[in-house]
Amino acid sequence: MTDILPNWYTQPDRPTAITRQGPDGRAVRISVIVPCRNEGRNIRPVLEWAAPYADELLVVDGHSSDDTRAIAAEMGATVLLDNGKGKGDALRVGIAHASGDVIVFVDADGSHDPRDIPALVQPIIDGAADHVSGSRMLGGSDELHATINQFVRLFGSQVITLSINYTQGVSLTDSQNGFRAIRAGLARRLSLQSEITTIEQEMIIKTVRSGYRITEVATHEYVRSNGESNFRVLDVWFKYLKNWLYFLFIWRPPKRAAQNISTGSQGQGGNNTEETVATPSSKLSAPGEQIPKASSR
Ligand SMILES: Nc1nc2c(ncn2[C@@H]2O[C@H](COP(=O)(O)OP(=O)(O)O)[C@@H](O)[C@H]2O)c(=O)[nH]1
Ligand SMILES: [Mg+2]
Repeated sequence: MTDILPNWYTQPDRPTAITRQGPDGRAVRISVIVPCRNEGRNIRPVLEWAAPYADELLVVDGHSSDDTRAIAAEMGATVLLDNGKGKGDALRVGIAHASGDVIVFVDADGSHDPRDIPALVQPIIDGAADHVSGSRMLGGSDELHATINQFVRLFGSQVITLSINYTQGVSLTDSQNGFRAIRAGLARRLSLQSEITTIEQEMIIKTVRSGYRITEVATHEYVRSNGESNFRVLDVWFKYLKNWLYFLFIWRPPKRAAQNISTGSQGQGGNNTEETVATPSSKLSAPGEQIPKASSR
């Protein structure tokens, strides 16, 4: 019997730069979308470190009353305004405006390390995935269960993740992370509806239920640099419950999602990379299978 080597032994190094060329040789453009509200104390280093990976840097502001928008403009980002409804609304505004082939979402509060962007986007560029979610369960988080609030969030998030796994035959570890990359054409095709942070689970559930390939890479979540989270469990738990049950059990993917369709990016730089539809067995690459876990930084 041949011995099996540990996963990490045969994994390629975690990418630190983006190879912006798909298997078909076409150039791939990256749009980085940063939702923010009153992040003037946090956004500068995030944009500074995300910019080198971005062909387009979009900051979607939630009508901040501080200098967030001025800083973003000074850092060279295109600044958009959301409709004042929440983070989900902001992401939808960003998606509608993005001209790249691959979209990356990065929070503005310093909780995501932009150096993880290459690991998130490369599987999509290489044609191995349509949607790549950062996983705090694989990469760790500074804020999982130090307080009751964090514990409740983690518990709710894990129940939702488990329910997705058991009903859809995948093996995700995190369904609520805001740090993710997705083909731009797929992001538009999912017709996202969430106004608040439920957009993260909506994106994942719709991706999986439509048969697209989702995978995870380890990303560490840091404590936000300054200020406080906008998330209040008591205010949003019912919206989470409704959104989760609706998209997991009632919503049906549109028929067209079951065919091979091109990304059809809007605006300039549209790349015609095919969005392949996964067979059930290839829906999810097991964590650590195609993608290396977080290497030491
Ligand atoms: N544009 C916009 N961004 C928001 C809104 N609410 C939160 N954000 C941003 O979304 C990201 C995550 O929000 P945060 O408050 O840190 O929530 P948490 O990470 O879930 O605890 C941060 O970059 C926020 O500034 C909003 O209503 N509009
Ligand atoms: Mg945060």
